[in-house]
Amino acid sequence: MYQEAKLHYEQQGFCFSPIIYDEESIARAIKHQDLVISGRYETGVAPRSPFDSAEATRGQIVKIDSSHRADLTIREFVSNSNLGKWAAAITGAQAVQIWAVQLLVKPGLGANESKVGWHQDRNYWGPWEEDSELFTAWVPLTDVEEDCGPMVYISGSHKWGFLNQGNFFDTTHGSFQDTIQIPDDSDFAAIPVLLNAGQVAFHHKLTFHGSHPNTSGRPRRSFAIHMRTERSWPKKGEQSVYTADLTDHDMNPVIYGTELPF
Ligand SMILES: O=C(O)CCC(=O)C(=O)O
Repeated sequence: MYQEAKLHYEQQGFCFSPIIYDEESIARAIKHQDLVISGRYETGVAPRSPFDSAEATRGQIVKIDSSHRADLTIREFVSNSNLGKWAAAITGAQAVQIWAVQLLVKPGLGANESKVGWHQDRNYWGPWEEDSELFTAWVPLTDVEEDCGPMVYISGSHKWGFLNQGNFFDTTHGSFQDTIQIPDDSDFAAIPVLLNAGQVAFHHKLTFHGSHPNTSGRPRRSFAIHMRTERSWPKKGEQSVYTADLTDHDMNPVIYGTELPF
């Protein structure tokens, strides 16, 4: 099972796990997402980007950076040891550490504001040395069907290199797709990420992805958990919230193995 997923990850730049979270822990995580969204922080520490209802546009995706700093239930959820085993198995790593977590709720109102533009995560991960092994585990807390605005991966795009194009906040998928420079022998093959709650989608830092509006009438809830392996190095002398406190394992849980360079 791991072997097949590892091969898929290497060849296509993404892969999926079976369900690894039970219904009870998912229900708890949903409740705690709502606590953090409403500004109730059980640790007393605010997330890096709290939700501001006064600023938010109706229908836009709720995106809160590092809610696991604010909430112990969320911290426990993202630190799940099965998640660590999967992350290690698909990368062949000795150690896996979480260094950021996005809480994501895409409202089911069908609003264009809830789209996520095509991007490579590497675009936002400048504080890491270029050859660092970095990736994301995206965990849905609700079933994701076609009408829920699923994430869409561009198969094999992790082999195109860092193109420095795209924008998470850009919602004009079509035009970007038409203008993006991709290698001559490649296709823009879009694969929707249709999952049950509690499965995990893993993607490489260079895999292009985005997502469409959620027209289902139900919120699409997830965490995007950003991880690194022992083959990753923060840039020396660069100040960044992402790499500032990697030795603090409460805020940056090591979910597999122990040995990591700092
Ligand atoms: O949830 C989405 O639609 C996009 C998430 C994303 O961009 C990511 O996990 O890197």
